[in-house]
Amino acid sequence: MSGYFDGVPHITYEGPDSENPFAFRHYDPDRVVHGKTLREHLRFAVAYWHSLAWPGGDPFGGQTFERPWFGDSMAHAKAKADAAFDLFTRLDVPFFCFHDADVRPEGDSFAETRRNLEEIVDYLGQKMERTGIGLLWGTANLFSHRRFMAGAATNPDPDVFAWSAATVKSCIDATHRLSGQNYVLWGGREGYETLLNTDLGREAEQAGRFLSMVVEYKHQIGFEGALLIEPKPQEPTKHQYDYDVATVYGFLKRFGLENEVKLNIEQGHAILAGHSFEHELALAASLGLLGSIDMNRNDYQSGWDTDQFPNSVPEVALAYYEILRAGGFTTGGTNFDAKLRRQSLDPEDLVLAHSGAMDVCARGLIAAEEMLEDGGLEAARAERYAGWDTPEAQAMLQSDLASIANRVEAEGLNPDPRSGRQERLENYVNRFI
Ligand code: 3MF
Ligand code: MG
Repeated sequence: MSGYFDGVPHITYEGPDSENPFAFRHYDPDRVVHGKTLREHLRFAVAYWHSLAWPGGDPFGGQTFERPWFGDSMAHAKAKADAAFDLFTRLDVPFFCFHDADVRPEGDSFAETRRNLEEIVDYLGQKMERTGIGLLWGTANLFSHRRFMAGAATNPDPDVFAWSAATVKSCIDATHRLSGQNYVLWGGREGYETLLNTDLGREAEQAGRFLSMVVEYKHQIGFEGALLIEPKPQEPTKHQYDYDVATVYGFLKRFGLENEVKLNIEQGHAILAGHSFEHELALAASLGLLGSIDMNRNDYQSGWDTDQFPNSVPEVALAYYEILRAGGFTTGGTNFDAKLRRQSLDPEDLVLAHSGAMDVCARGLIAAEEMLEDGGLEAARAERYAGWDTPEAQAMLQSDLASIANRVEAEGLNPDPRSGRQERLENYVNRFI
């Protein structure tokens, strides 16, 4: 045990009337909602990088957090893992997520770095065995080290492509070793700073081959988790190739990978791309690509990826509505890709940030489930498209322009617009939130 969280109680469900700040008021993990417990519906995960690795810096100031596990030795890495599982158990979360760079120190060579990872993965595996806490997904950090400044798979230097491929192999091996439910690829440097030095066609072909190799390797080793791409439009790049759901779908279709890869969709990334979170979720679901989510919120005034903990029940309710409408998570879950504000220095801040967010998500999911159960939105949607359910309308979709034009004139068609009833539906949603 790390001792760092010793002063912070384990968070348990006490109900909506509780005034104990260290209690869940809505997240009763064992409450059954439409056949599954809230734990099974939400599948919460803590993000190692924001909660255990991040020192609190921002573009204008350095470290603010003083964690006893900060350091570059393997002993520090094991102390970090001890603290991580203390945090996970205090929150009673079923999962966590990590990058290689979050859990192990960099070695003097690739081989030493890989050995460091394997040693820490064994250490994490022992803790997972003891606690029953699972790995929602593993991933590779192909964006922090300066070697990746011009990209990983899309780098103009083939040696960086090779290093990146070797790194992803080691991270898939680690995820497989820990029975991860998914493996995620966020291409933080897969994009450009300027078109002036960029060959878009060449870089797309490199990215397509890289992802194809990842798919081939997954099958080769028998990794049964889902492969997930995490879209983001920019930051740190001026333009990131995996811009949004629609863009990634086009990329997957181009390389014949649309049945091999799904998506990890992040709230803040959807906003950065100019979409709502529920837009990206609904589109991914309609394309059969909905895998998992990074749950957080951005600051609507700052315009960049602030990765804050979610605190809006209406926002998360509409997101979970789309997820439940698509059948709910299978291998995916709710990863809190969210960090404290850099002034939130105390151990309890880290616990309370997560427990508050878990309560917000529980309230949102319950509201979404009740809305889905009531069926009002689905009934209104079905009614609005009912005209298309006739044999004639379906036949028209297989017809041709000239025949349709003849019919329009012959029947003197003159359709009357019908209300979309948006405000009525918005009022309906607010009955549940
Ligand atoms: C950046 C992110 C990343 C990804 C992570 C997993 C550091 O905005 O969201 O978090 O979630 O790299 O792919
Ligand atoms: Mg993310």
